[in-house]
Amino acid sequence: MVVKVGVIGTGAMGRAHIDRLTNVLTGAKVVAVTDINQEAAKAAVRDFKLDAKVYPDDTSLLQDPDIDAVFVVSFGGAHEATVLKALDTDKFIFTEKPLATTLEGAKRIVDKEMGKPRKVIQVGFMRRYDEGIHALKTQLDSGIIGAPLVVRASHINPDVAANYSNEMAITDTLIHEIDEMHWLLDDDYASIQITYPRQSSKVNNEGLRDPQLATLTTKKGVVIQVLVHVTAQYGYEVKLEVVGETGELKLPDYGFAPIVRTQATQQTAMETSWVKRFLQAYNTEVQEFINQVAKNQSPIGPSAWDGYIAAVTAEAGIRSQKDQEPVLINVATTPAFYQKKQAVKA
Ligand code: NAI
Ligand code: NAD
Ligand code: ISE
Repeated sequence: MVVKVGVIGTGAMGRAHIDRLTNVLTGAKVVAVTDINQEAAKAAVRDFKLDAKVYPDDTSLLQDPDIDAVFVVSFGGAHEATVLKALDTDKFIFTEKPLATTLEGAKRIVDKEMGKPRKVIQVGFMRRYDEGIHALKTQLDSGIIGAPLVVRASHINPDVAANYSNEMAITDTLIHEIDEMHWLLDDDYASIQITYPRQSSKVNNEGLRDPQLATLTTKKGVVIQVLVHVTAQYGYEVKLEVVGETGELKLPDYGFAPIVRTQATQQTAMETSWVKRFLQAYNTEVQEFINQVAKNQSPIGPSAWDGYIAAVTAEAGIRSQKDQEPVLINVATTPAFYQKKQAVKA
């Protein structure tokens, strides 16, 4: 079966997903698109030579009975409304992160999904699918460095769009580490604190503090420090180091370019955005989602509950941004609905 996909939001990431669904992966066909900017939707059809309808909005696209799965790739603040509408249909839903930008919004989504016979949502937390991060987790789980004690991480972007707000440092950027770390450590969060180092003169966005330091603690006592620096100018990279009882694990620098030695210098080109840095991870997560839909089975990747845990933690992070004090986190026990790895419709 070829999975028929509708894409809602045809900006940078929507186009990247259309490209992989059309030209890289197998088993899917983009048959419909929409964007509040209709020109962007038409351009996607034209540029990727799609045989696809352009709908005026998400509501009309969601009414198309020929669509098996939708990709929600609009601006983060628009995800909740579209996902809630999509849950009224029988379509599978791949939504980019964040699931919702508020705790209440994420709760509305999980409550509604739990009213369905099975899970239908996957959230685009692609870090879990990155080969390097996956290999690091495999080593950690093997016990090679004993129990994890401290994690140091960095999330570096060269710059951000004009609409990027201070809260988005948490809901749009740190949200990746929020999801990654509880999965990596198999542990729950106890608190989060955001502190503001000296402000960078490179910030152009009103109200944005950059860089920011997030300190998360877990129920087992691990301390995680994440540097979020989104106007870093020099390139795009993520760094990760886990300190354990008997050793350390470090994600190697991501390398696609040769090391050039010349004129008494040594240089390596760096990535400048998420597009190529996480290409393998995006391809793997989306192929897995498509394969599940083709079998008419629930997604097995990050669930709406993972999106909810991230939203609870992000909301605490936003509260900490106000006075830079630690905020306690208490996530409810995972409902039985989300403990099932995969449920097949009867
Ligand atoms: P973008 O600003 O390039 O594109 C967003 C598009 O959505 C725009 O064309 C806009 O007109 C459209 N849009 C906004 N509200 C809409 C609505 N209600 N209905 C239909 N279309 C709507 O942004 P970008 O970079 O493509 O990000 C889109 C999503 O992808 C965000 O949720 C972002 O968090 C996520 N993303 C995820 C990445 C990852 O590493 N997993 C990387 C980059 C983006
Ligand atoms: P696992 O290591 O047991 O399974 C590996 C899975 O990861 C396979 O489906 C494989 O296709 C995929 N994968 C992704 N990147 C890979 C890579 N680079 N190399 C090899 N395999 C790769 O992991 P798991 O714990 O069964 O997790 C499977 C998926 O389900 C993950 O995305 C995980 O986050 C998710 N999951 C979610 C929950 C939840 O509570 N929502 C629970 C368990 C697993
Ligand atoms: C963007 O939306 C992403 O998800 C990228 O992975 C992240 O690095 C960036 O900070 C976000 O704005």
